[in-house]
Amino acid sequence: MTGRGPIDIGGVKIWKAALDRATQERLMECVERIAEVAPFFHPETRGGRKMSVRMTSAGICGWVSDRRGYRYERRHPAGMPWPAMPTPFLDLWDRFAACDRAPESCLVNHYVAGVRMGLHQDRDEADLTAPVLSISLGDDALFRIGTLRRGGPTRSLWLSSGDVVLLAGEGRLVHHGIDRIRPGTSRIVPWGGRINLTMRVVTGGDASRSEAEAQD
Ligand SMILES: O=C(O)CCC(=O)C(=O)O
Repeated sequence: MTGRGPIDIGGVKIWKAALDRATQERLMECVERIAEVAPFFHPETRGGRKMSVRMTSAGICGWVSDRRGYRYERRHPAGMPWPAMPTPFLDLWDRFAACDRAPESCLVNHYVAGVRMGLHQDRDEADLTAPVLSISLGDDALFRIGTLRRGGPTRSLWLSSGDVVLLAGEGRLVHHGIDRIRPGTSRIVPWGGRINLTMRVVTGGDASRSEAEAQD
């Protein structure tokens, strides 16, 4: 179903060229609809610095950052609820994540030339055993994969449009980041650059499952 098996780097699984062009275009249409309802914004760090990456979200909650720190919120910083998680996103979760809980949040990152994301762990979620599924659309990006330890050795590989990355099991808390994109390598994103979709289960309990299902 997913073609060739994944590459495994330190527990992080990468399926190269997993999504065909039609699927990528369908996902991109969903991103455009999300951005119409919940526009991209540049989050601020706790220190008041604007992040270079632009973000928005879909699902019952979205990841935000400002002077109060990183967290998930039920509303966009401008006050509107996040758009519902699109069905094509849920289909990918079912296909790759091997998780009996539905994703509650999809972070949508937009990278252009010069934008990067530093090495970090995804640990703002209540259940750190639930997987994180990441989809690349648009320009190539240099993905850096470290270890569970901050400051450990790293390896890099280029992610292209249609590649799928899963952080699960021993790879769930591996440090990772984006060093740079290669502008103009894809025409999938109408505004240019790269879109990354990251789906996550955010809450810890059963209550969240019924909330996520109530969105369907
Ligand atoms: O853009 C990517 O491929 C990685 C995104 C990421 O690490 C994150 O949003 O936490």
